[in-house]
Amino acid sequence: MNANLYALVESHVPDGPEQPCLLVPGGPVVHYDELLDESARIANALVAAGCERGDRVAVQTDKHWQVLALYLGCLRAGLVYLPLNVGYQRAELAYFFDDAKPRVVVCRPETLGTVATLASDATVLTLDANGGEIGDRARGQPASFRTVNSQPDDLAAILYTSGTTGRSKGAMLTHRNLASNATALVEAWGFTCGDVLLHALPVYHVHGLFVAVHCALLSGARMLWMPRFDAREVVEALPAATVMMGVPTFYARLLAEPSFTGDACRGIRLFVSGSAPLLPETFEAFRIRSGQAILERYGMTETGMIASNPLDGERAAGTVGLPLPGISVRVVDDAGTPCAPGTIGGIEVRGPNVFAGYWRMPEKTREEFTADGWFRTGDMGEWVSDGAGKGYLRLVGRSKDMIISGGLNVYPKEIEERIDALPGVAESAVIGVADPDFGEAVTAVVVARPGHAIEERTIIDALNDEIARFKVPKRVHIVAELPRNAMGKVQKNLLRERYSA
Ligand code: MLC
Ligand code: AMP
Repeated sequence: MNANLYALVESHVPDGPEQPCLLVPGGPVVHYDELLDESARIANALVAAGCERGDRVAVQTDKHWQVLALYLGCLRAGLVYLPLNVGYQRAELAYFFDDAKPRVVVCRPETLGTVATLASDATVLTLDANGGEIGDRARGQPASFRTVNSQPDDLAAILYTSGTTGRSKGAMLTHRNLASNATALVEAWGFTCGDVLLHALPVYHVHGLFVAVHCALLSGARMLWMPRFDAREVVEALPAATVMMGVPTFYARLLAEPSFTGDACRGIRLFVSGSAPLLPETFEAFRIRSGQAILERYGMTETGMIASNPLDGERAAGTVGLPLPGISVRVVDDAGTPCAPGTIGGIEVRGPNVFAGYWRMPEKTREEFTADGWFRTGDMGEWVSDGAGKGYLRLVGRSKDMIISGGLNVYPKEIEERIDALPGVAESAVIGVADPDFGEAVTAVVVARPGHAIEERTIIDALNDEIARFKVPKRVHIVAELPRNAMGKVQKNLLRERYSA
């Protein structure tokens, strides 16, 4: 049997392949057969451009429907899909291209010049609403392509995740990882070909690309393909949908939108939240407003989805439910001994969903696995010992110094290094401060060099030019010194307390 994920997708195409797949508001309806034909043409075009099995195809584009054909085309041709957040700027892109050495880079027309300079060894092609250069090349190609016969452990994608050291790591995901997780989710969340998924997530992260898209494709469902999350537009589109997936910020913004009512949710059977903690207050306010209990689930780039509240049965606020079928989760103390329910420990995961390692970082990969093969997530949690959701997993924090803003991870180290390199800065500490919209807001606390005056605006402007906007601190506090403990370590907990107030 061919383990290529595309073969699995193909086997689930609904009867009568002219079924709609993507409904683009104000744009075209893309049917399953059009999507698959375009993926074949793109696969042919990539091979014609010199791509060979295992080559990386890096993609930084807006959310045009053709990007989904590009993703499927890469799978078909045995290429490794490498999606990049559109917010990434020069320095970030230079690192990814240098590390992953893509054969082809697909980008927005407006960044063609920059990308072509940064990825000088790659073929660089644009993708836009009309298809762009990749679309032009595909146009001359046949609409059939013999899908490469893949092994379960062959790479399907690399997704970069930031690291505690400030250096991003490429998580290598195999066809088995993606296929097993997608199959588990379709089952767990009861997806059918009657579903219409409101898709407003970006398609360069696990949540929008794998969780959402795979659930739809593996059940022959339709997607309302929204270019981005806009609360008002989402409220208008909701009545036509049966399922919506989002990060907690989506739900907070829907609650802040006056036109959002229970009536708008009349067709919805399931709201899913993940990527960041859903506050119990948001869960409750949403339940009152919409009549729907949001289903919260837990996952990460390296593992796909790990645990989920149930479709049928109690959805307990503040928990992420039970491990998905086929996935083992344990909560362990520092010695690696499993914790009793109600005792907090590190969360470890094992199963067909767990990634193959970090791209060209064998040492880093080894560090993240235990001797008996469990992946250390870096999240802290406990098994709920009684009351609502007894036996469910509850996340209580992270052992890694990481901020999640609007569902996007930011590693303080990377930002601190950039701030420290600015003129007049002696040192800095970057923390996450509770924020009603983003969950946590990136916040910097900065000490100037003696004799130098620095300003919040100067630092923000400098960073805006260098890194993706979501990583740039929303606030910068200039202080005389940073609080330190006896070991000389900056006491970020004190800073968090001070600036949350
Ligand atoms: C955008 N900005 C953000 C931001 N997104 N700042 C902090 N955090 C974010 N997440 C910047 C913008 O560039 C802009 O900067 C300013 O903040 C205000 O922008 P906005 O218009 O309010 O933002 P918007 O474009 O609406 O985006 C917010 C968002 C988006 C929440 C809709 O970030 C989003 O779609 N997030 C989902 C991310 C996601 O898919 N995560 C899943 C990862 S996978 P300026 O300076 O230009 O004004 C994963 C695994 C798992 O975690 O379990 O799922
Ligand atoms: P990423 O590396 O972008 O895939 O982000 C993964 C991280 O997001 C996890 O390690 C968790 O810390 C966090 N995360 C995902 N889902 C949830 C959730 N439901 N609640 C709290 N944190 C979550």
